[in-house]
Amino acid sequence: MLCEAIYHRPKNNFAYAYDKKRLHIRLKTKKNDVDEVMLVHGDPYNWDENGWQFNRKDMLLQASDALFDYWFAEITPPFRRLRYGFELKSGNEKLVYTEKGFYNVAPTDDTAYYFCFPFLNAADIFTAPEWVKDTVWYQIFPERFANGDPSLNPAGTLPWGSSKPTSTNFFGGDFQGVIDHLDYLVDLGINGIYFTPIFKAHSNHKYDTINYMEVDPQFGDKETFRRLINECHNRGIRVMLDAVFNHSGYYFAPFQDVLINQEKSNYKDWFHIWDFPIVEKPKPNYDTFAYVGAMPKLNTENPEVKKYLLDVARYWIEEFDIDGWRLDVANEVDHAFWREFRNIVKQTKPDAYILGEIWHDSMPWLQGDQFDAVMNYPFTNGAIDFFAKDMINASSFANVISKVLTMYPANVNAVSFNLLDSHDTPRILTLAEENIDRVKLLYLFQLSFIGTPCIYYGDEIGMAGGQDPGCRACMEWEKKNQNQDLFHYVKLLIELRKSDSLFGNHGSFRFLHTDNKQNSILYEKFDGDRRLIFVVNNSKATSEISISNFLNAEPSNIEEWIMKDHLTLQKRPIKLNPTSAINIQPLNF
Ligand code: ARE
Repeated sequence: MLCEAIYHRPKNNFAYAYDKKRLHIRLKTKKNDVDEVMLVHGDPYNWDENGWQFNRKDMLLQASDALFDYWFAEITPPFRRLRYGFELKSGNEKLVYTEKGFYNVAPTDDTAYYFCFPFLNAADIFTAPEWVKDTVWYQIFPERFANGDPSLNPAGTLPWGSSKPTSTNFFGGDFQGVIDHLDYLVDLGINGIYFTPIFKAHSNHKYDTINYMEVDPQFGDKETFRRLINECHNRGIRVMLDAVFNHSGYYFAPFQDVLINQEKSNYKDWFHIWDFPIVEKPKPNYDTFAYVGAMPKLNTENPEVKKYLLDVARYWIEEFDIDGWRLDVANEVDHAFWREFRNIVKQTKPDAYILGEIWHDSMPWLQGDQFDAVMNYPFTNGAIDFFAKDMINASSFANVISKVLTMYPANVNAVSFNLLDSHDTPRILTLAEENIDRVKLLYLFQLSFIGTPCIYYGDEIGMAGGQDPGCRACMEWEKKNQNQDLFHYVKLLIELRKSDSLFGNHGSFRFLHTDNKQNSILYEKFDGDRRLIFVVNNSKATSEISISNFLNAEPSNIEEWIMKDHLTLQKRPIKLNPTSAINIQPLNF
């Protein structure tokens, strides 16, 4: 056994409270190195004359990535506290791994050898709002979704879709436009909208806030916004807004005050200004988002700034009943601020959703005291590299996705925000070199995976677009220019997600097989009663696969499960045609 590769650490994704009773324990070992792992576990205070009394439980090989295997066990400790270690077997070799190192037999003279989960306190459990699990999000970039009230058009507004999106042009998208098209969204089946910023700002993307307490006049007034929220809620759609709290915009009144009054400004400590007088060129002499002088970083450690931003957080929930906040550049703001933010938000609306924008491993923000989820870009990258770009093979894809899953606790994964693209990335159709079949496979995977999927406006009807600003074109409303086949495909997947909880977000996920020659993957969603098997051919060639080899059981109760013409059940072996949604055959055993 390669001991150096064996890893465990309590109170993170390796040992966490799943709910009020259950603990989840994971162990990492070198891939294919260990045959069997038993969890040695017991109550820390359970002693008799023979020493510490413990039990053993088989750990399940839950997932593997490129280098490691991940073992898993669920434990319900009767007194909600646990000491534990791991008994590993590899061929004839046997070792016990504890917090203090490796032993030949499990020590019984002192529990101090063992890892410690001191107590399962309810207050520490990561708890996200229940409704999020069953939400399918739709992301709207308000300037580009629909222009419903031309009287609000800012000066120089261009006719809808008349030219390519640039970083400075305007097309007049607004709240009324969204209201006018809510029934389109209901037809698609989504039940959550994430709006990129709507507060008064200078640019077309509105990430450079002027006033956090006002909606941007180009989108409408507060009454129209209230109507939008109500119309959404009446249709069962939740609404999440973008909170840009890392930085303000250049024209934010406090920053303007500092520009005018310099060192004498009452607001000079609202920002991180290095020295006076303030200069913007060649580089700003104050902290900013990236190097953008128009986005001065806010000092969230300053109690006045904190109070101001927390009031903002509360105001839009209390007054407009929004359902969630997406936090821009969340990883550059201090953790203490986010803890207070969470308290305020949850006090105001206990089931509000808090989504951090972090593109990397985000465990420090997902311990239950800060965010409910992060934008799951590691998922995005794996899915895009495999399905859209054909850059990685089937086993690499399984490795990436397994790594994503083991990066976080299961209750975190259940609400993670799984996006395929966004206003910050090229669109999926463009990434897939305009191949609609590849886009369909992306949607199949995204919508059958665990977590909550998000669709970027217009992707569902086949809009293309490169990196920002290319990905921010006006929504295509001309039916004849919309890809109706894709729309119906996405709609059917959403329907399936909603009508079958196992297809949706209520089962476990695992890969059963990957075939690098044929570039196909087999994965399943399962619970105690049923298994859904997905067979996906991500290649240009037809291939055959005998799925019973990978099921560990003879399939029984095969039910035909036909989804119009797109998904059909076939007898084994399954014939897999080249990449195309018509060839995706989820089987229901
Ligand atoms: C403009 C130009 C860009 C240019 C940029 C920097 O359009 O072409 O690259 O300026 O000078 C908003 C607007 C953008 C605008 C930007 C600055 O939407 O159009 O870009 O303001 O004016 C990192 C951050 C992440 C951030 C992305 C963009 O970690 O927080 O960069 N995303 C949010 C929003 C954006 C928004 C801002 C932040 C600013 O979602 O829309 O931009 O409020 C890697 C890294 C990530 C990195 C990511 C993307 O994977 O690991 O950390 O994200 O790439 O670059």
